[in-house]
Amino acid sequence: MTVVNLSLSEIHDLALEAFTQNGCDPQNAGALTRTVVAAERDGSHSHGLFRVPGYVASLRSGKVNGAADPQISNKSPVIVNANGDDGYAPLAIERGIPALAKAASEFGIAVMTLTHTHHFAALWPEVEALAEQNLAGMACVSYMPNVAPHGSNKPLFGTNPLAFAWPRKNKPPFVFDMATSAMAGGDVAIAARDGHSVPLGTGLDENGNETTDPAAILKGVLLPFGGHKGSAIATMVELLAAGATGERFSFEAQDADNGDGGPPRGGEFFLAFSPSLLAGEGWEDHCEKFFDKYEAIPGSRLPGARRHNNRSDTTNRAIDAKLIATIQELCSRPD
Ligand code: NDP
Ligand code: PYC
Repeated sequence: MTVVNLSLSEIHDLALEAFTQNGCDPQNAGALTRTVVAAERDGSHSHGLFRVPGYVASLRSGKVNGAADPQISNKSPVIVNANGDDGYAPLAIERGIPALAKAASEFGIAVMTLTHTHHFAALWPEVEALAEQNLAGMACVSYMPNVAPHGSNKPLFGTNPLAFAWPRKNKPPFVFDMATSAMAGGDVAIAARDGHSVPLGTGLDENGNETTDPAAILKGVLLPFGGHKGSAIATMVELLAAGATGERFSFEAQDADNGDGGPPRGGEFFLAFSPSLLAGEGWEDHCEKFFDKYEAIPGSRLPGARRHNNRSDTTNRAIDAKLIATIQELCSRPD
């Protein structure tokens, strides 16, 4: 693969131009660009510039509203709804998080349902934003079926990521953010693009046979991580992201989708709570004892540590030259 080294500022300008030239207003383009730049900065390669062609496809097809004006309301003092006006998720999340954080800080715990949005990004930015308010945060989102329930070869779940953040004293938060499939769909697509194989157990080909060929898995089906346990967690994500928000299950999202290659309409579920109100004084020092024990174990590292290390690297990022050319082409609007 030929790469071009781009600064974060060049990545910002490229993404912003692609979104602006394809129907996003400044607020939506700005929020989307922030998720792309954050992903490239932290090394979340499958959810940065790689996603721009998909974002643009759904703007061009008219499926996603590039001028969405998300509205935030309270269903109760501890239930916030962010209605995304059929736009991409980042602007609705940016507008909803302050209301969710306020409710959780005041009452100890609160939930936010995100509806009428299209989610195509990593989830860690939203839970990290809660940890910045000294709250623990959890978020999950469904997609379109490409993951089979344990024991089967028929897709029902999306890759259904689940993210969790825990605030720490004078340190970056503890954060995990993981697809509930054995591998995120984006990483399987990148492996296929780059001609790499994937571990056995990632997915099945269209005949239901195990394979290490990512292209065969993209025609077949992904498997949940961890067998029956991951399958149960993927089911929970469907129930939280669709059942609890009133939005679409992955299978319903696919039925309603226009197949333009971008993300379907769906929901996201957020839970935020205050460790300070729940556990009381001394909670941070108590948790640091646990993290100290964890990090003292040879061979271990905390989830999120790789990204936070990448974040302090100010050098240019190596980006696939073909991807850059594709995005540059998308910056010229079709007639
Ligand atoms: P990974 O498997 O790369 O990582 C999952 C988590 O495990 C991360 O928090 C990671 O931390 C941590 N981790 C990885 N390796 C280790 C290790 N050796 N020791 C300790 N912790 C480790 O993520 P996925 O491929 O499952 O997901 C990638 C992204 O795809 C996520 O951001 C997810 O939100 C996104 N996604 C989005 C979807 C959507 O519908 N919007 C659908 C599916 C996925 P670290 O990052 O520091 O390595
Ligand atoms: O990587 O599986 C994935 C994914 C789906 C939607 C956004 N990312």
